[in-house]
Amino acid sequence: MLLERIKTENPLIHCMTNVVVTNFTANGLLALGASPVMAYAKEEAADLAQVAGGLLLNIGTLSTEEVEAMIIAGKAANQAGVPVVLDPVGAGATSFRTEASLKILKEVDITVIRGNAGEVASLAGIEASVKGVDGAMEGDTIELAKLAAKQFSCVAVVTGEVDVISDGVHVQTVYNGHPWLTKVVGTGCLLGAVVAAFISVSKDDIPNACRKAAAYYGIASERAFAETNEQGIGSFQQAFLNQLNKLTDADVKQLTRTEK
Ligand code: ATP
Ligand code: TZP
Ligand code: MG
Ligand code: MG
Repeated sequence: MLLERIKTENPLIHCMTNVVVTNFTANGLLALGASPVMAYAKEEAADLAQVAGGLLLNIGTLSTEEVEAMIIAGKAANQAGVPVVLDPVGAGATSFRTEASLKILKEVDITVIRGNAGEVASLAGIEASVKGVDGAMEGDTIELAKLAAKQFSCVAVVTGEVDVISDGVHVQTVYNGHPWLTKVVGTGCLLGAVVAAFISVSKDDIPNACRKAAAYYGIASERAFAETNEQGIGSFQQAFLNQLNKLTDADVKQLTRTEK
């Protein structure tokens, strides 16, 4: 009943995210029933993070100052028991991004890493190819998710055609989704914010909350594609937001595909 809980509790999600996806992320969180706030200044990062339901650290358009503010916010969230999601956008593409992600992981107790296979592999020290913000990895994403979760003592959500969720021991897979999600910028980034909202209302079972978030998100894309197949990806983006708003827990339960 996590969607219902989000709609009732309306958790505040503090997003320190990139300039490309700010508006889309705020609208996606509102559609879901959460309450977004985007705030970056180091002077207020701790104050906001500690009263939030969840904190998102997304390094998409990082600077040294922003990473410092993220660490301040992350530490305040940790002290207050607020879950923290890290999206290591483009890790592996430059050493600045890889090092910044590893620094955040070292200084902040991250609850969930959400990234594509290339990004997560780069952090775990596995060979991967990351071009800009698009990452790919040959091989086994199940083992990758397990390894990353163990290495960073968190839950790993490795997304792509199949989403893989692991706490380092157990693995869950979600097959919902549509390739058009890769034609709209920020869909990975918004998923990180959606994960933050789901785990904020289900702190005692983070892996299951991540699985439900990934399934909900994928189902919304499948329904949006069915509605806008003829029109194209601009209409798909709008229909996707509509579906994020419309879907219920019962829909998600019925339509979740955890096997091929
Ligand atoms: P990238 O930077 O490579 O675009 P990302 O950070 O945007 O990665 P994705 O891995 O694209 O993140 O995941 C975003 C969403 O798109 C997830 O819900 C995922 O399940 C979905 N998705 C990605 N690729 C596909 C695909 N080929 N088929 C179906 N769904 C997909
Ligand atoms: N450049 C820097 S951040 C960003 C781009 C294009 C957005 C990446 O969004 P996503 O969700 O990882 O595709
Ligand atoms: Mg994408
Ligand atoms: Mg991304």
